[in-house]
Amino acid sequence: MGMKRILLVAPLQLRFELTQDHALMALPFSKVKSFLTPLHLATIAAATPDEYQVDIWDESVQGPVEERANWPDYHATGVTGFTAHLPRAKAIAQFFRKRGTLVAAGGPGISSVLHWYLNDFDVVFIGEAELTWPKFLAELKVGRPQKTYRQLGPVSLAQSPSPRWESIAGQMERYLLGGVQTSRGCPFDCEFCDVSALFGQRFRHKPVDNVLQEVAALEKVGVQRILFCDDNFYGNPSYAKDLLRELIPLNNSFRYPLAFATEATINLASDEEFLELAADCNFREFLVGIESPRKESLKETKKISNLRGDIVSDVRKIQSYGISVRGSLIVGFDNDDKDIFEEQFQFIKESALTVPSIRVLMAPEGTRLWDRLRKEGRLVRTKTEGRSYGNPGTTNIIPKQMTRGELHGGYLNLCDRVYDWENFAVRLRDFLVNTRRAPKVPRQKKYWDRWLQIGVLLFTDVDKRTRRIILSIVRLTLTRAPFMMPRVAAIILRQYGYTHRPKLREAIQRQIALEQSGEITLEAETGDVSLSEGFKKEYGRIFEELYRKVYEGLTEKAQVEDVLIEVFSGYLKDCKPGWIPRAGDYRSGLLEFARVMVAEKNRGAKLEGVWTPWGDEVISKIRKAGVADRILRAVEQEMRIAEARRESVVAS
Ligand code: B12
Ligand code: SF4
Repeated sequence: MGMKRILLVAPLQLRFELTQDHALMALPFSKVKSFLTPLHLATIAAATPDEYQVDIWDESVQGPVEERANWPDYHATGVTGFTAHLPRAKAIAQFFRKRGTLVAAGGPGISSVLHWYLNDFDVVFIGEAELTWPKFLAELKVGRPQKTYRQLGPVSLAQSPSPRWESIAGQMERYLLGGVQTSRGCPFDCEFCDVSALFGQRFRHKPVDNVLQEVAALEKVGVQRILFCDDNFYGNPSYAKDLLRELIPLNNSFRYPLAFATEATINLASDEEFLELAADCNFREFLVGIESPRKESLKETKKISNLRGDIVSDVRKIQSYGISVRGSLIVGFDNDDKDIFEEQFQFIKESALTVPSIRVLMAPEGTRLWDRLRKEGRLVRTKTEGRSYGNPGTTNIIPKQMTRGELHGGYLNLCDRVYDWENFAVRLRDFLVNTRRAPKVPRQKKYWDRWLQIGVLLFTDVDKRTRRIILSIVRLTLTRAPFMMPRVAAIILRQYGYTHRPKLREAIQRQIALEQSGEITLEAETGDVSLSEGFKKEYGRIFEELYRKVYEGLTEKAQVEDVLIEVFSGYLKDCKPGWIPRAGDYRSGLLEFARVMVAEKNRGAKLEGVWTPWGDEVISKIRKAGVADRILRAVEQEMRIAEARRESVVAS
């Protein structure tokens, strides 16, 4: 008998035709089919015991699973995805379940909105899965897999195995970027972002040697550009610099040094040592969440990293090292009125953000923004999207100082002006003139394929005016900063992608028209439960006492957090009607619940029976680790799942 096989699938990107990447990938000579190598799946493959053979299937590159005729028999299939991928993940699950294969789902999507997909997968993974995936396989082997595996605390990144790329090593040229992750977590907590809910505010990083090994492994299979897939590459400055110091000699030892990009917060601009190291490491781009030039909007959304200092001069500083800033900007905050569009336009010009990524504010489920707007009655279920996916297109919020039509229309108009070729050229020239320091990189790869594509565009796809603009940019680059040629090629192509998004425009215009004509009525998003403020307050008061009781009583200390989730959610589910406890009942009710639960877990042992010292040390440890917060989030998720089950019972 051969080895047991496991299949890991990355679903097709939903509504890919709306994105700028779509136009780029359709260009002649483009081998690229996907933005990033499937780092999640390669990590799960690496966490799989050697007794299994693991195959990776990335639909963006290899095609929809239905199109392949002869699938071998798999022991289990795993599907990944952002929230936006889940409808497709569900279809993939149906396909393999029909064939009798067990299907598991994991990733940030299912971790945030599991309650929408309760019966669509056989097994689900909430959170990071380096430890839970092998546990599941061991339990599957003896025929007793659980339905849900939840990783509560953060996984130490020293324990995260180096991704295994073997199964797709032959496909690398079809990816724009190879993925390596150096850290998880972000010390900030912006209102619209669920990074801290998913990965925690405590910043964790991988040992430098592991990162170097992962970079070298990708170079070996032909990858030329790497994206560090961190929430905030500059989350721990001294670690980031230690890493770069070691990465420079490794990179320079390659035949062609690799090019790097990453996501990071703007405060890195004040660290010249970091900037120099990054430039000499051949960093070409930082993706920076700038969000808004308006201080009140930044304050509103708790974008603290952007409140100090002057963003325009920070961006300029980064650019002076030849590193481009891919600014991400948002319109539609509560503090944004109709003047915001002009203000953003002027800001983009002043800071010479060559091809910024501009979006209308979205409230993805799992974020504090979602909670707030839902309570304020300002969340809608958009008919075109079904649910709030965070995908390009229309938003799920009702803005405060504009109508939805004004917000969507203002956004389209802003995009027209920003991605106008002449306006783009002004900014790109400005960036080139502002570049002062050439990186110390021994050899730069030329990327003739990109120039070939630009050549084709010049003669087939752009008008005379645009052709003149592109040629003048090339001339300026050659005279002012020739080392910038590969970067400029990438920037021109990206600009082209942004000017070729007709489907996105259509989708937004259609939505505006439907809403204005009254053909669709917007439904308020009311569904999913969130815990009452009253409960949250009591929770804060009682948490430590309850933690202590459970910790002291439980024989198996490793189960404390799981048991606490069961205690809180079990207690709430018992409170009828509507899961709202009567004031004054919390403490006694919860303690009683805990007593019974602990006794059950200890299989009969009494709560008072086992005594473990409880000192300040334990208290400060759980406070520092944010244990109360993560348990509260898990309790909330449990309640949403229970509510979804209740609804489906009522419906059937
Ligand atoms: C790199 C990155 C990008 C890149 C590349 C994206 C791509 N195409 O792959 C760029 C910059 C293009 C990007 C864009 C967007 N991104 Co992004 N991105 C990331 C980032 C920083 C790293 C992703 C990564 O590779 N992680 C490393 C792997 C190892 O982690 P992982 O995927 O979470 O996998 C672990 C677990 O989740 C689990 N797991 C995952 N899959 C599976 C499968 C199975 C079977 C199992 C058992 C376990 C499992 O195990 C893994 C190991 O622990 C994450 C944040 C983060 N820290 O992960 C955001 C993140 C994934 N992005 C996010 C979003 C929302 C977007 C955008 C939609 C933003 C926007 N509105 O435009 C776009 C959409 C782009 C698209 N459609 O592809 C969200 C997703 C939230 C959600 N609930 O779905 C995240 C989590 C950040 C955030 N909170 O805002 N992104
Ligand atoms: S700084 Fe970026 S990753 Fe961190 S919370 Fe804000 S948006 Fe999310």
